[in-house]
Amino acid sequence: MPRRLIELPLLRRLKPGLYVHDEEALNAEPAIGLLDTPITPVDAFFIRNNGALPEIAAPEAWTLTLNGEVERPTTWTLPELQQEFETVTVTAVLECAGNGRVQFSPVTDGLQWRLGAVGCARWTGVRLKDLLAHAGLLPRAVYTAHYSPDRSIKDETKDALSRGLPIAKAMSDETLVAFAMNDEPLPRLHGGPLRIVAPGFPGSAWQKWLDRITIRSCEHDGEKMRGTDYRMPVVPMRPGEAIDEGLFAVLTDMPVKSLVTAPLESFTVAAGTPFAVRGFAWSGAVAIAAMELSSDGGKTWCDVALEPAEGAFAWRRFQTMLTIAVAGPVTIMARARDVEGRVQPLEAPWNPRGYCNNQVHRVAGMVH
Ligand SMILES: Nc1nc2c(c(=O)[nH]1)N[C@H]1C(S)=C(S)[C@@H](COP(=O)(O)O)O[C@H]1N2
Ligand SMILES: [Mo]
Repeated sequence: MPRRLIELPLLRRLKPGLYVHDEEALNAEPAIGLLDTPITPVDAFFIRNNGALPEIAAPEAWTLTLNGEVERPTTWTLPELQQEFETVTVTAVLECAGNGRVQFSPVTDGLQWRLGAVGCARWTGVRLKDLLAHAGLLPRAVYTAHYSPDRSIKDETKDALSRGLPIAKAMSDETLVAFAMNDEPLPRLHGGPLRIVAPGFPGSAWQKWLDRITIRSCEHDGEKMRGTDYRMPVVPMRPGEAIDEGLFAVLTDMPVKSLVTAPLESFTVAAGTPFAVRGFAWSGAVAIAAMELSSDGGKTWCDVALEPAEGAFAWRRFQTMLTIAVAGPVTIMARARDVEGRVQPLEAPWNPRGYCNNQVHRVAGMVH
């Protein structure tokens, strides 16, 4: 039996409002009502693990090695990283590519995430590009490969996950090797002592328990980088169609999306009485432009103002008051639009592994 970092009762104490999908690898997501703040508290933040949680005997002795296509391979301790490089904080959404998978029909393989595998936190660390500059990238460098001690549940000889970044993303200002989350030392459940923060990329690229970065001269082929893992068909696919892995590409972006955090599913309101509707909109590489709500099944949509965010990678708050005159069932629909004109669809394109479901968020309630 793989050993767990923490047992379930402790998880329930640390993160009381989370629904646990999987106890062996520990996968859990909050109820949507817990996501109602611009910064998601650690105790409400989802957890996603592909393998068994690693045992970390001496976090103070943690080291990070950078090698491969570099002039000067280097190993740092955590205090050395903190002393040698500038510390920066980036506020960014972390979302699992499988968030919302439960909404696909027909169902796909994978954890049936509802809508809570997302959160927005303040991540503090050093810029990955500063480490790369220090080590000196060789001209052949095109991709990073990230390694961690967590093991596959089925086969302990295998990494649970080893993903990487195109060198341009690794060299971007916002990409960090992070050691703090919301001004606390990075919690062990979220990859402490060190993790990658790759704002705008899917959560799978945010390697936890990072202890080695190897620079490569080709795309990384580590665990969960191949086949259909965290890869999407580059042309639309129909359910049941034969899979041609050659037509799949690594996910490096997240679609425009929004979440209504109030009111919640099955809400009740009085006819003619204003009630608050609020939530967040976000996307990957492309900025959010606008937010719209409908309360008549999508016949008409009204614009809702988006509040400024803490930087380009944080989610943006929207809030307004709605009044519904007539008693009866009502569904609030929410959709965001990005600056390139993409809008959340009524139904997201089906794909074999159920990634990137950004369909319009619907919240059903009753007007009395
Ligand atoms: N070492 C390691 N890093 C990992 C994973 C993992 O299984 N092992 N899962 C990834 C995935 S798929 C996601 S969505 C995020 C989740 O981060 P969180 O658990 O801090 O919310 O971590 C990523 N980093
Ligand atoms: Mo994920």
